[in-house]
Amino acid sequence: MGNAVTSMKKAFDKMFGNKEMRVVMLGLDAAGKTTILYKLHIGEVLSTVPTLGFNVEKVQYKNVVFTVWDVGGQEKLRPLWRHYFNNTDGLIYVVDSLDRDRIDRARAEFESIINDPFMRNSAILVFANKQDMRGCLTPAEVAEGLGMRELRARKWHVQSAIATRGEGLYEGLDWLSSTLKSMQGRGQATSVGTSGEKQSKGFSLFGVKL
Ligand SMILES: Nc1nc2c(ncn2[C@@H]2O[C@H](COP(=O)(O)OP(=O)(O)O)[C@@H](O)[C@H]2O)c(=O)[nH]1
Ligand SMILES: [Mg+2]
Repeated sequence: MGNAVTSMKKAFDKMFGNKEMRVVMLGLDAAGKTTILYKLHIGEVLSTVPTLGFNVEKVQYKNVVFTVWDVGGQEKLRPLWRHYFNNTDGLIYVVDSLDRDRIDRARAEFESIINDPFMRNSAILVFANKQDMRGCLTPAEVAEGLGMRELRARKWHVQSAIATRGEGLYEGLDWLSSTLKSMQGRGQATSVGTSGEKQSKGFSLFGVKL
């Protein structure tokens, strides 16, 4: 266990370097986000329910901050998410590939997220999760279901994953980190923010520390 954790951390060091990065991981409830967060073994997952009323999980590994929550809940919460979108370099969208009934819902949420002005430059990694389940959508069908082929001028990738076994997670993050690195290497912005500063040091909204 110790060694596995050490090698994952080494992989992270290599993948993300030492530039500050913000990654937001979203998806409908039960898609597998919390499972992924724990399987990455990158640190203590802090879970908070701000007075804003939605549960936010956060984990920081050195320069990389992951923020995670469920989308598709109450409509009135949606404007509050935007405070977490600020300065996001990478969006990870997790899909339960077995949940054929909600793929349209997943798409509607996905579209509204990626079309947010704060997300305009973010690279998009989709985990087509639960690939161990018989009858699930293939990664290509998930891409189709989310309408990804229509995405122009965006960096995106769909990664097959089985979060419970940790399969596909590092492959996906490897794509994300190398894509962000090469975008930044070309001088391309990977995030949009209201201030030049990243907010890993903390951010408050209505007096609530997020
Ligand atoms: N079969 C299978 N179940 C999974 C997989 N990933 C997550 N789950 C299960 O799906 C359920 C919801 O996962 P969770 O991580 O809580 O989803 P979240 O709501 O997106 O955070 C849990 O029972 C997980 O064990 C997977 O790859 N395969
Ligand atoms: Mg969860």
